[in-house]
Amino acid sequence: MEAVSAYIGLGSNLQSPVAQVESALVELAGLPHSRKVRASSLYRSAPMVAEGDLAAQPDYVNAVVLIETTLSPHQLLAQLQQLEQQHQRHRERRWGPRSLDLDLLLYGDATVVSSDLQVPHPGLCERNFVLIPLFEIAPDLRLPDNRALADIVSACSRAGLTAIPRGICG
Ligand code: A4P
Ligand code: MG
Repeated sequence: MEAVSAYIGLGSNLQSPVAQVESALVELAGLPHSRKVRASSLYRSAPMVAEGDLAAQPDYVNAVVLIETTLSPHQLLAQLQQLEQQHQRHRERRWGPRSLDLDLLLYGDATVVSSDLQVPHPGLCERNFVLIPLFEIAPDLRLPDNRALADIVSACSRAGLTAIPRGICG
């Protein structure tokens, strides 16, 4: 099978988020039947919370990585969920704080709609903490519906999002 370019979004807002994301980037590079091509900078981002969720939660650290893989979309999702478990993710509530969240954003040109997997990730185009790091590593990307990422990014606010200078831990 020919390798497919897959983009994965990383997010963390608990238990040293920078370290969580950095170690997840190393682990993603070691996924079976896959190779890491490139990773974005790390970004600090204001939490997007579910409507009515008034509980305060810390800022997130987000990043996006491109891998090439011969895993199927569902095999890749299973690997991502296993990594989340290894990071002792506590899933308390929807969009609640988490030590590591891994979303399969794009899998080549594929569109996947199943009970446990939707690709492109449904939140992709509304989230600056996904769009901006994705654009950093794939400025010429087109989505499966043929829209240019650059057009979506140019209409997207950067409010609440800042790149973290390299070498800063916290
Ligand atoms: N699932 C379906 N499609 C996918 C996909 N493309 N990638 C299913 C990964 N998973 C996918 O997700 C619930 C189920 O979605 C999974 O079991 C999988 O089968 P989850 O991650 O377990 O649950 P969740 O994270 O609580 O809900 P959801 O809707 O996935 O949340 P998101 O979209 O992951 O958002 N604010 C900032 N600033 N930065 C963030 O990263 N993240 C979230 C979580 C909220 N606020 C944030 C951030
Ligand atoms: Mg998720």
